[in-house]
Amino acid sequence: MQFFSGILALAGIGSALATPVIYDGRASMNLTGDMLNASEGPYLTVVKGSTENATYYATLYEDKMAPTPLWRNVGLEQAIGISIDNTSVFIPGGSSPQYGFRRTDFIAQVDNNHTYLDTIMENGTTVFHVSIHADGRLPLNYTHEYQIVWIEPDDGSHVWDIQVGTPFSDPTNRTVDPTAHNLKVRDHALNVLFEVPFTAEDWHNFAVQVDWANKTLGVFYSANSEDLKAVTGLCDNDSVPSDAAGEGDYHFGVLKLPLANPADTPAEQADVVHYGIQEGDKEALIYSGFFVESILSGGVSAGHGGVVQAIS
Ligand SMILES: *[C@@H]1O[C@H](CO)[C@@H](O)[C@H](O)[C@H]1NC(C)=O
Ligand SMILES: *[C@@H]1O[C@H](CO)[C@@H](O)[C@H](O)[C@H]1NC(C)=O
Ligand SMILES: *[C@@H]1O[C@H](CO)[C@@H](O)[C@H](O)[C@H]1NC(C)=O
Ligand SMILES: *[C@@H]1O[C@H](CO)[C@@H](O)[C@H](O)[C@H]1NC(C)=O
Ligand SMILES: *[C@@H]1O[C@H](CO)[C@@H](O)[C@H](O)[C@H]1NC(C)=O
Ligand SMILES: *[C@@H]1O[C@H](CO)[C@@H](O)[C@H](O)[C@H]1NC(C)=O
Ligand SMILES: *[C@@H]1O[C@H](CO)[C@@H](O)[C@H](O)[C@H]1NC(C)=O
Ligand SMILES: *[C@@H]1O[C@H](CO)[C@@H](O)[C@H](O)[C@H]1NC(C)=O
Ligand SMILES: *[C@@H]1O[C@H](CO)[C@@H](O)[C@H](O)[C@H]1NC(C)=O
Ligand SMILES: CC(=O)N[C@H]1CO[C@H](CO)[C@@H](O)[C@@H]1O
Repeated sequence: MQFFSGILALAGIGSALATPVIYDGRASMNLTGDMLNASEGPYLTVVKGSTENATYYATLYEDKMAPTPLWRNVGLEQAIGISIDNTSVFIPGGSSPQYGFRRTDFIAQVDNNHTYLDTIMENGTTVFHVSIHADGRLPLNYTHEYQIVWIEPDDGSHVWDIQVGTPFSDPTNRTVDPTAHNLKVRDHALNVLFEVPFTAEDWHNFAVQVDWANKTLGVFYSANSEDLKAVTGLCDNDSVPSDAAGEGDYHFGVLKLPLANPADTPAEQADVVHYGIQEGDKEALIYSGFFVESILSGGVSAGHGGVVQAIS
């Protein structure tokens, strides 16, 4: 219930959004570190290094940094920083440590209430909003690949994701990819649908429209306070598994892939989850505007109370 009073509280911000919000992960000003530690409030904060609490990896910015201006939530929403360092080795329940990755990711589907949330968030046509800002003090290393926002069904694939950096390659390739500094929205088959330079001083606002039954995607984007605009047409995403097998958790955070280590066996070099080179540096990204809406009442929230048509 706490979760839903949070939703209603933020939905009360109201006029800034014109369509029904079905999950609100915008961090309210009274979201506390203790709530993050306990996975109370809007996020499940369990995908992180096993030795530290969530507050070690997350910064609640309070009034020290404004969230994206798109939703006029200044004073109501706080930006949230997510970091990784060498302790960020996730150990899945009953499974071996993910030494290949360094990761901290927060998940919308809190308290293992996946089935319930999937039924409302991943049904009909829903729109996944997120705004991303660089952390100038803790930059990423573009020799590596990062996955930073995604929906993950049980098979470990991504219905869509946002990726930045140089794609992991086996054998390793230490060349920084020419498009490494672009934020890329990719479909389930890893085709890039849209990309934009990850400029350091801007809020990058994304909205990804998913038609769950027809398996299509559409992407909206804007910088800072500009209204969201469609930046793709309707894109097929047919390789997603059908029905519940194609539904999954909505993640945001920093998942840093390794470089394949030439000193490892070929099998180990291909095992991106468990092997590879990581420097262990502390790095971070800053998020706001994380929520999901339905297009049932028509359209997609574009900012400042405005609505644009869904992509068709
Ligand atoms: C956060 O503040 C809002 C009012 O701004 C309130 O309705 C809500 O219950 C508060 N949430 C918590 C967890 O204290
Ligand atoms: C969260 O966990 C850390 C580490 O155990 C602890 O120091 C801190 O007091 C907890 N709560 C907050 C608000 O940081
Ligand atoms: C995290 O914080 C909780 C209390 O908030 C504490 O019980 C627990 O021991 C801490 N865990 C770690 C890994 O620091
Ligand atoms: C980083 O973590 C790995 C895995 O736990 C460990 O083997 C390595 O020694 C650590 N590196 C540093 C610099 O602490
Ligand atoms: C999931 O959340 C809904 C809404 O709060 C609640 O009715 C339902 O009982 C929850 N289910 C579980 C398994 O916790
Ligand atoms: C979608 O929502 C409808 C109405 O609430 C429900 O009957 C149906 O089972 C849901 N479908 C999925 C795939 O969750
Ligand atoms: C970035 O990663 C590359 C490849 O592992 C490494 O050589 C380089 O030292 C790293 N840069 C920083 C600043 O850690
Ligand atoms: C290494 O990556 C660069 C940039 O993506 C690419 O142009 C080049 O062909 C790659 N080299 C190898 C050997 O794969
Ligand atoms: C989605 O598929 C249904 C049939 O399953 C069809 O009636 C509907 O027109 C399709 N919608 C779009 C936007 O393609
Ligand atoms: C943009 C696009 O069409 N992406 C892919 C969606 O899934 C199908 C089926 O796997 C691919 O063929 C498309 O390339």
